[in-house]
Amino acid sequence: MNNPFSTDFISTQNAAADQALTADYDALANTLARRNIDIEAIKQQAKNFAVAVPSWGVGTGGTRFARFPGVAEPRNIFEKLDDCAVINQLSQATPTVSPHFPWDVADDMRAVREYGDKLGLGWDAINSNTFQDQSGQPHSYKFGSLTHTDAAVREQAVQHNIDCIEWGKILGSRALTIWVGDGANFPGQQHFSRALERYLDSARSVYRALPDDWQLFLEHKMFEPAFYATVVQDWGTNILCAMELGDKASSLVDLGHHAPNVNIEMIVSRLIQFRKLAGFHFNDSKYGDDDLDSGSINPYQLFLVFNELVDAQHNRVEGFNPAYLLDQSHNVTDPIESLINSAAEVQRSFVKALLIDRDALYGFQDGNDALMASNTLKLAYNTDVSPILAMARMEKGGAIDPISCYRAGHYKAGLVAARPASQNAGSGIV
Ligand code: PSV
Ligand code: MN
Repeated sequence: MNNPFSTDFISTQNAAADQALTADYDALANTLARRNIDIEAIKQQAKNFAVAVPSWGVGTGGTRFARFPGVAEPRNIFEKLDDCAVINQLSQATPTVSPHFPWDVADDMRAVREYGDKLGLGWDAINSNTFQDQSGQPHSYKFGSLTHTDAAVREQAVQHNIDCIEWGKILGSRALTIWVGDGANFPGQQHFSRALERYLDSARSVYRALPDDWQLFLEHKMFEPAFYATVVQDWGTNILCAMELGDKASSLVDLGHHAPNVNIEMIVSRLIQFRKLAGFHFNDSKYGDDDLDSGSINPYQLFLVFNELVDAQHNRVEGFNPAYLLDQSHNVTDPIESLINSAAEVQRSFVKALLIDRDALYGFQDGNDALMASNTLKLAYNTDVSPILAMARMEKGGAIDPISCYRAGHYKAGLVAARPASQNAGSGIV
């Protein structure tokens, strides 16, 4: 396909904004210098920041009620990669893709890897799917997968995860994320501890199939699709499972998978302390697992999560290397725009957290000066780091203003004929 975003096109778009950017960047450099912060060092870290795009996020999502298809939706992994390449080219913050199987299976997985290589895209954690039945599959997951009461169903689910590892090996991925929707809709439906024991048994079989240099990310979620009880429902059960399985297993935090008002940044801190933080599925939410765009509802929470992450980086916590992935559902926006925006919002939280005066904060904590401790965080949070993000993007060949650059390129309009409208207007979470 023809990528409309040539280097020339992006530079022409940037030309309209680069003088203003230089002025804003210089002004911010002065402000930060007064706080003994070297803007160039911060910009360098912004340039090194990366968050993976979920392959499923580039298609238009839906709810239980309906799905309203978007324009020129990608129909297979190759077209999804084309869209991911646009996101990365303009944002310069998403060099990897996190695939979901079997949605992203192709006849020739080597061709998928080569296509990604050609577009400059690498691969992050792969995801298995035992929360849906696939056509031709012998056993149904209606009553569970890795935790099903019937051993034959569990074996089928284990085998799917092993197949995922094989596809991931071809792509060059190094981690498998397991999330199961298994649980119960009625009190009494499921024996809690037996179900968890079955989960552990199945997960051990998957764990044994991991190559030496692979990690197993376990993802918990409080509810949905099970509405009374979910087998791996919270970070407590999650870390217990990760500890049972071994060093290669750790806990993945999806920001939408907690009870309302839970202190997620504190969970992050605990997982870091016990060396069990796998990484994140970033998104935002108001009520439940809303899968809204990162930073759109509660940007302060995202900043506070990054405060913990930057603290771990600052203190050189051994083995600290969390995976950053987006996991969102875009129901009313062009997914490309949402993902560009979201990557920048996650990056923004990271950069703001870098501005926290840690020594001052530790001093206020030790001296029990609650107000000044809070103000130290707020000073960083209230700093507009947009010029750092824009400068980092521009210097890497991306767009100063990626959304207006994307709109000027009319990317999707140019693909309407090649990607006919999807007939799938039914409901669907992803
Ligand atoms: C489940 O809600 C989840 O967060 C898991 O990560 C899935 O893999 C993903 O969404 C897509 O359904
Ligand atoms: Mn998730």
